[in-house]
Amino acid sequence: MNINTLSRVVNTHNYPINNTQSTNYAALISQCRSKLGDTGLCLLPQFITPDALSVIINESQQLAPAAHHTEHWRSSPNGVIEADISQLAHSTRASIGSVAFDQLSEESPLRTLYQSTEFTAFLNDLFDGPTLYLTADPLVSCMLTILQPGDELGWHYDPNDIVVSLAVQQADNGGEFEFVPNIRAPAPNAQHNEATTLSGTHPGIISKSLAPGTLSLFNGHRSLHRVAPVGEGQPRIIALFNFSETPDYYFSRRIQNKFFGRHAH
Ligand SMILES: O=C(O)CCC(=O)C(=O)O
Repeated sequence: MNINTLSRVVNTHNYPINNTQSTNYAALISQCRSKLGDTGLCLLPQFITPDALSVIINESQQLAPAAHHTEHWRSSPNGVIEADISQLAHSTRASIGSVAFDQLSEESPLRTLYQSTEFTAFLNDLFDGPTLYLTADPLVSCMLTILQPGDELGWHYDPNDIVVSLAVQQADNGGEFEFVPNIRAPAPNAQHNEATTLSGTHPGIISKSLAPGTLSLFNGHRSLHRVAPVGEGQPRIIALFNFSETPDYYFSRRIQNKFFGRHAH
């Protein structure tokens, strides 16, 4: 199926991102901003039309075996990355497979969505802060993340405050998205919050299993978060949409190599 118009990809009846002057659009923005303000997370179920979702799932399943696998450790949730720290008490592990933007077909609905001006404008209406632009990066712009059995994305904060992703496939076991809203705080509260989160004893841990087709908007800079280890069965797949604060941005070769084992500029 050739899906190349936004209204065939996005469920514009529920999410009228192509009609920014409508009262429904204003209501959508207001609801999303309020959810983001309350917990740092806004979930938009059935954001993608059933036809487009089925194309996205098929393409992702076909590409999954071609994912580049990487494993690395962060020495603390604040994200310092070192190679030899896997034995430290507060290290967290990231073990993931990644499929690059240039591996998606030209007709992929993910491309249509990522490259639509309406989608970027929608995100800019939701998030405070600098204007977001599409990146020009041929690998990182819009990528698939595949977590096979044994994979996980350990507890971390993000350097930037905006994570935009689409749930494509749930794992049969594990793979929940877990976070503690807005716990980044001045020391010593931060250390306390981080230690209790890593040990699983923080009372505020929220755990979500996201249905395919759900768009997830998340403030990852202030909320410690992870993807729980994936167990046996089918992998967990998401599409990750990356934006930048300047137009025509390319990620560094270091980032490209880290996720894809190759660079493209
Ligand atoms: O895979 C996910 O659902 C979350 C991804 C994430 O935590 C990140 O990109 O920082």
